Amino acid sequence: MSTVKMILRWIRRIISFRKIRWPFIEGYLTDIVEVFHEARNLYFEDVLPKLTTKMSYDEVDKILQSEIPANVEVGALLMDDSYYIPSKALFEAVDRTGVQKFLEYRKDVFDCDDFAWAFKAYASEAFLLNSVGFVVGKVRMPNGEEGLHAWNIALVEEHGKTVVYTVEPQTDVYSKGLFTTIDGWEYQPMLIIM
Ligand SMILES: [Ca+2]
Repeated sequence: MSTVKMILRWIRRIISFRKIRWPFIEGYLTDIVEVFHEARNLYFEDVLPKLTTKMSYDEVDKILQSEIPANVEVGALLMDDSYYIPSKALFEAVDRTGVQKFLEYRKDVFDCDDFAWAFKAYASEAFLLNSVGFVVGKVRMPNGEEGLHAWNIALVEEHGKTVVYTVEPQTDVYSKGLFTTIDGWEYQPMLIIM
């Protein structure tokens, strides 16, 4: 456990032990969060177009389809008319601060699918980036066993080209391609929602 997490845990323990209430802060919390969001949105609405490449639905669909091997069927459910593609460096910054990194695995209630939804939502919510996708599919583990799994993909600009990265939000490792291997696990998408 990181030091930050440990300190936060102790603060939580002290608060619950002493039943401390902060009515003043609680009353203004919504306002504080709203101001923060408003400032951030103003910044990103101005800065984002300069930091990203805008792609149409058709262009994104074409890139995804080009990554799908012949005779394999993958559903690609694209929800937007256009997508904002960040540089690899910007994507790495989004990933580094991602909300999923501060959450712990909990069976069913916060497992693979929840990590993947959280990171997808975080990219949109915190950076106005809609080019992170939620993926559900199969993984083949190093021992040959197969299981259903959920993870993310990200479209990024790399050397002047838009490429797909597979992202494992639970371990924060990513690998180029839609069908790819991370830590010996073979990722086989069945449905992409982006
Ligand atoms: Ca779940």
